Amino acid sequence: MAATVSDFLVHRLREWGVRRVFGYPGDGINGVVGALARAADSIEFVQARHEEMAAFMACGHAKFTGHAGVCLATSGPGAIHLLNGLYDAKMDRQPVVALVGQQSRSALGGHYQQEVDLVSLFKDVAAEYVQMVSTAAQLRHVVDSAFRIALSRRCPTCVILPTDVQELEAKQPPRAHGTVHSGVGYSAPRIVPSPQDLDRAAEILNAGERVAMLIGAGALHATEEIIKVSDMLQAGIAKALLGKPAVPDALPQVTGSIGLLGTKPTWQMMSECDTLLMVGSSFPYSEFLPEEGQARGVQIDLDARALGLRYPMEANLLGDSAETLQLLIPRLRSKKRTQWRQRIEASVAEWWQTLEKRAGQAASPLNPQRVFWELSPRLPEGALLACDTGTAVFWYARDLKLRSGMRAAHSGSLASMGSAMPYGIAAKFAYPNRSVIAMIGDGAMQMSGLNELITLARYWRRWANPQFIVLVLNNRDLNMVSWEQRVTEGEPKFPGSQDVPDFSYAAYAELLGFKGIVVADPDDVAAAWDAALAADRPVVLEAIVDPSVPPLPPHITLEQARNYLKAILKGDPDALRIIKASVKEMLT
Ligand SMILES: Cc1ncc(C[n+]2csc(CCOP(=O)(O)OP(=O)(O)O)c2C)c(N)n1
Ligand SMILES: [Mg+2]
Repeated sequence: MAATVSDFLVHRLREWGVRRVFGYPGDGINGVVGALARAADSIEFVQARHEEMAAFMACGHAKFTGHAGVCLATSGPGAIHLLNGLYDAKMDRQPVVALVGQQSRSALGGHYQQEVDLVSLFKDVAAEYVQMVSTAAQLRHVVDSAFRIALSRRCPTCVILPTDVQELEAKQPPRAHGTVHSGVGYSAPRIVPSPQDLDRAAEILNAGERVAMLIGAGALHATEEIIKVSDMLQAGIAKALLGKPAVPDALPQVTGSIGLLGTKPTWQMMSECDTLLMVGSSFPYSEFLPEEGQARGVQIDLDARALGLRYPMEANLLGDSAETLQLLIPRLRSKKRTQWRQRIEASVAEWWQTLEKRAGQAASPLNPQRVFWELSPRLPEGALLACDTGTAVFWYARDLKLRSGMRAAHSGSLASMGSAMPYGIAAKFAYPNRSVIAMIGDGAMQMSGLNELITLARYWRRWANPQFIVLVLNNRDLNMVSWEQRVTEGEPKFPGSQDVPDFSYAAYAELLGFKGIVVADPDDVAAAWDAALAADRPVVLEAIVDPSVPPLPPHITLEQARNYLKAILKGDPDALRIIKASVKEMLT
């Protein structure tokens, strides 16, 4: 039997299949850290630079592997730092268990140093389960519930451990009234809709003449089924950001991304379809979906809360996407090649040409689209991608051609900056043989990415395949927001809030023992990627890109155009450059 409560906790983590804890220590959690040290040959402790990064790593672990991620922090400030990464897990529905220290039971309520009301602090983010362990025999069932709830409800949960409880002698609950006797293990159920609902959905889909599909993160494991259904229904497939890896981008019926960072073929398909089949997506912006009344809707989602939420659907199917589609397929009639599908394919083919032209447009010094365009054919097999929040996400969503077997993570619903480095590190720990490519803006690098490069420097030699490329878009600007200020607010860029100090990311990489590459000339981009992909160590590829290339939405409303003009007339400091670049983009 394990010696202390902390030893038993670590033992139980092992029983739940945990091999790795992402965290940062402190005296509030020293008991657990001591137990992790004693169990170092069976559980790995990965030390981040900041607790928020540890929480993003745990969430990234869940996003890439499907297993629960575990993060650890000390009481007070360490606990508070975890929050943003845990909200990422909550909003993108990922199983994460947070282990957090607390002051000694005898001090609680005494305005003690680092005493924060942690149950209240985590009440919203870990709404499904947050519990403080206050006696040894309670630990077992609290840990078991934290894992089972995180896995089954796909959410973060939180276990709070006072320092003195961490050091108590481990104790199993006695067979007595007032005790709980829990066990380990969770196996996902098979969730499928009723035959009547499937029939109803099939009837709607079979009646449709112009079917559009929209898929999201819930479709990631349903690649074959999605493609098969799109062929049977002669539908096009649009992808919400988190669903991008679900089907290869090169398929002729894949219209690509949707929303502000969407494509023209997706916009056209959504404006003209008569039937919408939405699979595993909570894409939030209804104005990019068909108008109400225009299309009949069928939705498949594993979470009832998502059903019928974005569009008034006629059939709401609660179920796993792959299983539900498998049951739907025998009910669908295969359509012969339709004009609708031909039109979608033609529009997709034309759009790829537009993107190629846009990527080839001159910019000062470098057009960011070129950087992503050149990466597509070079993406290593099975690459694991992590994309930060910023303009990178536009070019990632539109220009990058993912192939089958690749995986990607992004902070979708929270859209937080600073997630790509920790996601990439977690991906590499989980799959040390696969290549990782992280795509990050200079603002996000300075927010937290530079520090996580130090984490990378510490660990990369452990990995069988050292390939870890960090693409930094150095535009000296918080560019995405500068554009939002112009287009949605009609405000000119405010340099005081938007300018990012210049920094040599490549030189810093060299300082850390990585390879640093700077690229500023469009003709050097291909060679820069080749050099980065040939390196025997992690690489920072610093692209000096032009902040005046506009990440245009797929469809510009009159109001957006008016705001844009207003911003320029109000004296945007980059007025001339952005006008020139916008005209070029629109001409393509
Ligand atoms: C934690 C956090 N703070 C602020 C924002 C708002 N925000 C979204 S994108 C962005 C700019 C990102 O700048 P950078 O990383 O340089 O990328 P760029 O858009 O310039 O390519 C900001 C400030 C956010 N999403 N997350
Ligand atoms: Mg920037």
